[in-house]
Amino acid sequence: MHFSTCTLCEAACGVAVEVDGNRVVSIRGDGDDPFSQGYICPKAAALADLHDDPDRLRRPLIRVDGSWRESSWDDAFDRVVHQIDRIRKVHGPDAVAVYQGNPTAHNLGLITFGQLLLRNLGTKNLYSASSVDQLPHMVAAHHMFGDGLLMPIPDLDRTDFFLCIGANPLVSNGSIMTAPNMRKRLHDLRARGGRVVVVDPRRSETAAAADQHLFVRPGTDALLLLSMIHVIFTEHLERPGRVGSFTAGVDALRKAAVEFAPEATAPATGVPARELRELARAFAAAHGVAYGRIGICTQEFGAAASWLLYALNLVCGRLDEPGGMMFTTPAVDLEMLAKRVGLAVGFDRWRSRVRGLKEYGGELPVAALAEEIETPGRGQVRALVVSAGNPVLSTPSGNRLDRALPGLEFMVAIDPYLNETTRHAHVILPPTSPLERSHYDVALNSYAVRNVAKFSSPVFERGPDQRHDWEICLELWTRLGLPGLPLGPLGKLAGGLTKRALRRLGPEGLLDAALRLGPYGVRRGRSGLSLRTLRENPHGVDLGPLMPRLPERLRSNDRRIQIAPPLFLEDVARLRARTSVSSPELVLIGRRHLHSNNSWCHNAGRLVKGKPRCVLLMNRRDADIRSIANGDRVSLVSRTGRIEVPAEITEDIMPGVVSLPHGWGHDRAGTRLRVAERTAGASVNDITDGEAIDPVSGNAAFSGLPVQVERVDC
Ligand SMILES: Nc1nc2c(c(=O)[nH]1)N[C@H]1C(S)=C(S)[C@@H](COP(=O)(O)OP(=O)(O)OC[C@H]3O[C@@H](n4cnc5c(=O)[nH]c(N)nc54)[C@H](O)[C@@H]3O)O[C@H]1N2
Ligand SMILES: Nc1nc2c(c(=O)[nH]1)N[C@H]1C(S)=C(S)[C@@H](COP(=O)(O)OP(=O)(O)OC[C@H]3O[C@@H](n4cnc5c(=O)[nH]c(N)nc54)[C@H](O)[C@@H]3O)O[C@H]1N2
Ligand code: SF4
Ligand SMILES: [Mo]
Repeated sequence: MHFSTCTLCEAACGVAVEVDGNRVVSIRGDGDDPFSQGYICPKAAALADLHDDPDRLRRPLIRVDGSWRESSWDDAFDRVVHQIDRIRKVHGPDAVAVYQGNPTAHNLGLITFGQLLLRNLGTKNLYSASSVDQLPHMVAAHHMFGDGLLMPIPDLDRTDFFLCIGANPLVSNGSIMTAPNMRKRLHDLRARGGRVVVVDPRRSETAAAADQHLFVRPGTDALLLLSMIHVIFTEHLERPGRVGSFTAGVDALRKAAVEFAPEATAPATGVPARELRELARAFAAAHGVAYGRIGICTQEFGAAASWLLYALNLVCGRLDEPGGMMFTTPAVDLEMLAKRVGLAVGFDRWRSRVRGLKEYGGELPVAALAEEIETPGRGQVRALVVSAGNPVLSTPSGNRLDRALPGLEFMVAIDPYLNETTRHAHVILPPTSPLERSHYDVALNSYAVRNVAKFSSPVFERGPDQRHDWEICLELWTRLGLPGLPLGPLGKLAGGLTKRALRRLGPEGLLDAALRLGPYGVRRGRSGLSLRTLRENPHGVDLGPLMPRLPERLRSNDRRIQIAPPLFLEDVARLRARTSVSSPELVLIGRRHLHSNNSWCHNAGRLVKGKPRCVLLMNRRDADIRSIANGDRVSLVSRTGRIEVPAEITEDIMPGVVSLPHGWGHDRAGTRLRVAERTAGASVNDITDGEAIDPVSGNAAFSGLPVQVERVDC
């Protein structure tokens, strides 16, 4: 029996894997994992399917004259290095763009050696899935707490009021809130007398299990939150408490909220003023927490909503308090390490060439990628390195990117599949599967509802002709002769590390050093965490509940929280204007399904069997007006595209709103996903709009996209 961790979503469940030789016999929940306590969801079993998948690439692929052939690693590396080097020399480093996808966050090798390669390409055209995801949270945390990594999370197990806005943790299993077994945690919350309230344009699975659900018009959460803050100030319910003593800007926030009474925002949000007033009072009276995720991020007011969410918690005394929004004390403290080595994270230090979108943390919003490839001139993107991402299916106007990629001089993908994006590459470098590599959740442990640490050894040793992600990245970094990280005082030391030394260290050596330097580390003979102690505890170790961390953990120069940063106050004018905009007849939102994982697990047979899932949810009223019956095929048309999908009629979605999941559309020519292509569905990002962004953060605004829906007569 091997004990490991599921890397598919943020819950990071412990798994017990039974093997027979090179074959997985079973994958079960690890009952001895102190955090997940035996819980897994149906996706865990897919780890075996992914490992065994005959479509998963085991050797590099090279595209020559339009057809793919397998190659040696050496030949594949040579080609990549030759082309990237040439393009950098002729056109400069910005001509090589990088896109990093979501699985990066679940992969120790990519978090360490991946960044060594990809960030040291020195390009301003650095993109990632962050800007179709949590970027608004990061921009809010950056301006309020001094660092984008300081995103507070709900202290779920001790709260007595969970206000959940634009998240569906019963299906997603939680995000920026690592908490395995959400169903049990929410059940326990209610069993101890607590309340769960969900604000969502759809009566989601989480809403159905909650005490109360409020429908909200997509994209209007910032108005709703500002109205709650208005009620709290006008009814003198604010009590920022201890944290208030080092918070600046409360008066500015109070002033900003004056004109946003619930009565003023109700026509836009669709939430009756009386209900919102009651909600604000109940929240202020409880020891609760307000939490928001994808639904409040991927919309036109993503940054404003994230800011107001944190601000609401703060004015109610729920920031940095047990049962409220708290900061973790992770064993590997990325933010502390970054500071120690002198890595400065900035905002708006440069802008994208074509549209002038702002940089954050060295990255530009991915909504700009297609135009940066298409638009000629100095600084045009001519090559692309995609690592663990599928932007053709996952970024707005994915169809435009799909058309732009063939225009590149060179593209390389570090990815185990020949999919909708990687089919445009010239070289694909496939890494080992999650069961073949060691694992530690550097990123997710930083956002877990308990402080935990767990290291897993590989279940299977990799074959001699396979490469881990980190080995691929280290090899390319060496062959390209790239510099080391800008490591400040530690720079000299690291700069002196040869490839051989780095190879010997590997991600595990770096992890060991980070654990020792971390808050629980081995120090001066005192026992503490190191890689060795984690190896001795293969189920993981519990490091206790979240602890108050402020003001010490703040990274702002004056060690104060800015509750009303100027960047956000400036956005209030746009919020004011939004109160008088009439809503389009129909707008689109997304959703997730327990058996899916963004775009890339649809080749696992057991996860796609059953009813089709790429189905448009539509309210009966909207369906009747258009003579659409359950199961009818409908066209979904936006400013940028048209797709066809079946419709499902339901009362569980707000009138005027339709919902379609992302990550489908596996019928494009030239992929090698034999299972996925049989349940292809359509890609919602063929109709989302790269021009629709939250202007403050640059994040994609998927929610609230105006669409037309019509029955398609076959
Ligand atoms: N319309 C709409 N679009 C969305 C969203 C939405 O809600 N609505 N959600 C957005 C969100 S939150 C996210 S995070 C993004 C995800 O966007 P992406 O990260 O671009 O897409 P994924 O579907 O996660 O694709 C992951 C890719 O990584 C590969 N991969 C898997 N494991 C590994 C590994 O260990 N190493 C390497 N090298 N590759 C690996 C897979 O084969 C796949 O090609 O999608 C976003 N897109
Ligand atoms: N099974 C499964 N789990 C996953 C993933 C997956 O693809 N499948 N993806 C993982 C990833 S990458 C992420 S980032 C997380 C995301 O985790 P969550 O944020 O929990 O994601 P969703 O399930 O998409 O929930 C978003 C909710 O927001 C609602 N919503 C949409 N627009 C709005 C709006 O304007 N306002 C409000 N208030 N609500 C709105 C939607 O109806 C939906 O119920 O999930 C992770 N977990
Ligand atoms: S909840 Fe997430 S981490 Fe847990 S088993 Fe399911 S996919 Fe894996
Ligand atoms: Mo995500």
